[in-house]
Amino acid sequence: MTEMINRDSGLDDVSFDQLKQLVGLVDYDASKDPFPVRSMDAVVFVVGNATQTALFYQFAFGMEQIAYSGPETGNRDHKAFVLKSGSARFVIKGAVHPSSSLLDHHREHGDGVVDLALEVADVDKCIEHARSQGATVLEEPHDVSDEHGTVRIAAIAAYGKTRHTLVDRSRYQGVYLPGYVARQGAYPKPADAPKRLFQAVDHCVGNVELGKMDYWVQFYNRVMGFVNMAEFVGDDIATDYSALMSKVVANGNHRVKFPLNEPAVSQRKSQIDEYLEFYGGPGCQHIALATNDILTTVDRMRAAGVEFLDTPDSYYDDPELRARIGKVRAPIEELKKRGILVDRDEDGYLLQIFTKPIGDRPTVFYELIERHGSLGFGKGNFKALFEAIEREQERRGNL
Ligand code: TYF
Ligand code: FE
Repeated sequence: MTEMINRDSGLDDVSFDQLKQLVGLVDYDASKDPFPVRSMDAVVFVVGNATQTALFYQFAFGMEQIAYSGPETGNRDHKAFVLKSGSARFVIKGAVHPSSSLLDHHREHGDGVVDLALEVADVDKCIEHARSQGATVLEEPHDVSDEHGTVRIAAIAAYGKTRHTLVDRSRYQGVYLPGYVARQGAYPKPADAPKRLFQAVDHCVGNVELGKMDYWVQFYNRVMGFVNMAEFVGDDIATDYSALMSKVVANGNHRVKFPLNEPAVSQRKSQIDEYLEFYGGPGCQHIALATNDILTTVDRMRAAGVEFLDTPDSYYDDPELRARIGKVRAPIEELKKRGILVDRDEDGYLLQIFTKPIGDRPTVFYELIERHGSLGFGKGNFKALFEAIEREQERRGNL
């Protein structure tokens, strides 16, 4: 029998049916899954200044601060701010005390993603399977409790210094985890602001070293029972435009999708080489955020100072593209004004746009994605997208 796990979306506010439309879920047989995943639990960042970065995600990404940990709550090592938007949760950490190990991470990598945490129903079962497949267990399963209940937690190593924390929060009523207190941010949300600018994390992309993509694809297959999705970038289009190769793995129902990129051999320094140099190794390259109104989201983010990659007018004036994409829910002129890209496949279409890197280093960036049936990642846009990335690399002197 085919059954769906994860009838709920993790956090509140987003129904299962909305989520299905937003990120493109499929049915699968959860009873045969050796490592059943419910959802993304959180994307955890280490940054140079968590206090200010948390404000940025409130005013520019429309996120809501829900929890806090820091010196006032007994955490002398670092501050951590928990932000949410629909079912998406970000945790932003920054060192307070000079002895904090977060500073070593930040010295080496700059602002970046340290943890793609996953919510699972059975931490011990997942760890047992992962260990049997050779995974590095960074944290053994253990309970953590406070007055709101108990979470069971463990962690395994992924590419670079990235980890996957596994959390079972079924016995926990608190706002995030023990050690955190419920605390709103000081930023007053403008009265005219939409309820939220995005509803879910759609996918999180990892950049790995040359020749390591298949290793990490197999890691997710073996250790976490993830399946390969159809979309991949091979050396056919890689060598011309992108100088990268890419494959996508996902958990059984596609709630969690992890594309993996490796640099392709090319004459110029590829976008992945630039990332690996400036991040100081493999790491998370971009987070795609699912929205049901990409036009408004782009307008609000731009008005708050977020910079997006530009798309030349020729993209929209190309008759071949126009014919291929057919009718979409907004006039092409509205997409053109904002630089939003369109891709269509046999299942439907998607609208997407990419920010420039959001920190000081040319590393982590965001994607906004509005899916209308398509389960893909915008393969039809890779040429235009990668040309735009190359223009930025050139401006930075890294091409
Ligand atoms: O996640 C993806 O695969 C798409 C395409 O540097 C992509 O968003 C791949 C590599 C890249 C930017 C976007
Ligand atoms: Fe993407």
